[in-house]
Amino acid sequence: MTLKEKYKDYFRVGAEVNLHTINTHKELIIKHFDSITCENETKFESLCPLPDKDTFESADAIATFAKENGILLRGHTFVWHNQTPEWVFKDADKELLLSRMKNHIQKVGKHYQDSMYCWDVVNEAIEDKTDLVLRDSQWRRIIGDDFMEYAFRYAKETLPNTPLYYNDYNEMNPVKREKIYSIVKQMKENGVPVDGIGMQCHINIYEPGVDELKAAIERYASLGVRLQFTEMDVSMFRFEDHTVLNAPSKELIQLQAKKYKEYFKVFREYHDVIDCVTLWGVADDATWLSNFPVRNRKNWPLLFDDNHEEKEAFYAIMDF
Ligand code: HAH
Repeated sequence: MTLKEKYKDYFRVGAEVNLHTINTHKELIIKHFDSITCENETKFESLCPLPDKDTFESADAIATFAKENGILLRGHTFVWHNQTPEWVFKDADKELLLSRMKNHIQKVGKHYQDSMYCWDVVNEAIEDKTDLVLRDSQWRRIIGDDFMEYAFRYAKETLPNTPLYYNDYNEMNPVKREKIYSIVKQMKENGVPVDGIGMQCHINIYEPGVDELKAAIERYASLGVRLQFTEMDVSMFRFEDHTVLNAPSKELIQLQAKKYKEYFKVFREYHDVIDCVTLWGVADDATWLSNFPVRNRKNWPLLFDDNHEEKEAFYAIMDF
């Protein structure tokens, strides 16, 4: 049994891939997943590193891989404070930055209109360290608090039939949850075409618990938007824990399996509002968490191990 077969009546099961893993992890990707997201290849700096230079080759190769294997591709992401080249903000006033934003969304949106089935239009615009609601990014500083509204409107003009998402992390934290809720609510009230909320779901084996998960799903779904879990992984460490381990203990492996199972149980309960659950990677030998938040600290956050074998977490979400 494969992941996508197991969950076909509930939601798609996705994985983050990159130009390397579509070769090294090809078998697992084709076997288990029916949605993929590019790790970096569809970010602003990868596609348009210079004002007059487009580098679409890597993303094109992944789009071709997806098509050849009957897998859908998520778009990630148009407007973000990270991995956006400096030229975008250089000498820009509001008008100039809006025209660069629009141009990027139109160009990339059209190029991939038959390849991408949804887009994260804005990523991580909400502040989670201070009382501010919006992150103090260059997008916000130059355009104003309504910069997201422009992004969604430009995206809808270009891609009228593509579901458009607002995507963020720490999305189950009650304080941040309410900020995300109120911003998306305001946009909906202003007629801004936000179709969905992407919940990144970078969790760990200890937290958050399912009560926070359910509360977030219910709160966001009450806005009448679709939901996707867009970047799920289950770290073996709490965020602030910098311990280094050579291998995960049996206990950690079991806690992780339990966490995955609890979460997938809830995802199934709420499947009518959830369209896809994407894992941020395929197997433990290639995960961003082996470099974040601690550089070179090995982590084991996914469903398949370093040798691409099924882990306890995999069995846990397959056997109920
Ligand atoms: C995500 N940020 C990004 O959306 C994705 O594009 C990137 O490749 C990896 C993770 C998550 C994140 C976080 O969980 C905590 C602090 C900063 C960023």
